[in-house]
Amino acid sequence: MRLSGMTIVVFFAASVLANAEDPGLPDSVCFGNLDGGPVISTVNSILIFPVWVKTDDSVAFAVISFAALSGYISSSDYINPFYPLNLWDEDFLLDPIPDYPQPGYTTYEFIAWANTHVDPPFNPPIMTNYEWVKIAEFIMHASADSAILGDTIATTAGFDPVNGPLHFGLSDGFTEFLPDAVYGSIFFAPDVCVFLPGDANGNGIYNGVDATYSINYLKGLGNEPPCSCDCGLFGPIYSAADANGSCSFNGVDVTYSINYLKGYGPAPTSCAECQPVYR
Ligand SMILES: [Ca+2]
Ligand SMILES: [Ca+2]
Ligand SMILES: [Ca+2]
Repeated sequence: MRLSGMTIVVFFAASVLANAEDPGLPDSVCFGNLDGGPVISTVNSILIFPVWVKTDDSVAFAVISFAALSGYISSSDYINPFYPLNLWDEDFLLDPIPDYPQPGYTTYEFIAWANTHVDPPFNPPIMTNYEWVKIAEFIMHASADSAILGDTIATTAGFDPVNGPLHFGLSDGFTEFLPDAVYGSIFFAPDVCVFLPGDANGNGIYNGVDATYSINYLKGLGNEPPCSCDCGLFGPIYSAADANGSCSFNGVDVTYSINYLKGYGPAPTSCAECQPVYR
């Protein structure tokens, strides 16, 4: 969901901006891979950028923002929230803000509220017992400009002129603070195959929509799967749609996928000749 800047101003007018100290141990947010290695992308492909949180507090409100060089990311499409964010009342992916926090960078940001009701039951806060927990992914799209291939870019702190920097609010409704930010990097690899097994429509999320997409294509009614990788001896195949990893795509993959989604069969996998690089 997207909100206009005006709507956000209204929401924030009702919130308490205390900017207190982070209680207890320092909270942190990591953008990218926890091991410090780059997130791998390639030209004109989906780019799944994870967000991890480590906290000893009860985080019930979050503004999560980072920035990257504008020439490398063509769009930020949506947020894929994990527990507990997927149970929160609101999560808004805001429009990217070009030339923030500095010229040439764009801030990407989402805002989430655990609870917008006055009365219980409240939605679960983020509590990670001071372990790193992946709470969401930014689903973005890499630039179509082949000049980016081979480059590695660092992500950095985002800043929004309306919402400010990355910050958290606690369940007490009063305490807001700035967690530490750990920023990662993205490598735009030449000649790699970037996909999520089973994600036939290539939107970065695997679910029942992908089975429907595959059926429509196989019946000649829908678009072809966007992910076509060169799988060695097998040549180019629709590698994300090849859910059973047999190195070809047909109706068997749809059955395989539906069985998994119903809880009967194994998860989608990939052809041994073209393993995806980011999962
Ligand atoms: Ca803390
Ligand atoms: Ca999909
Ligand atoms: Ca197959």
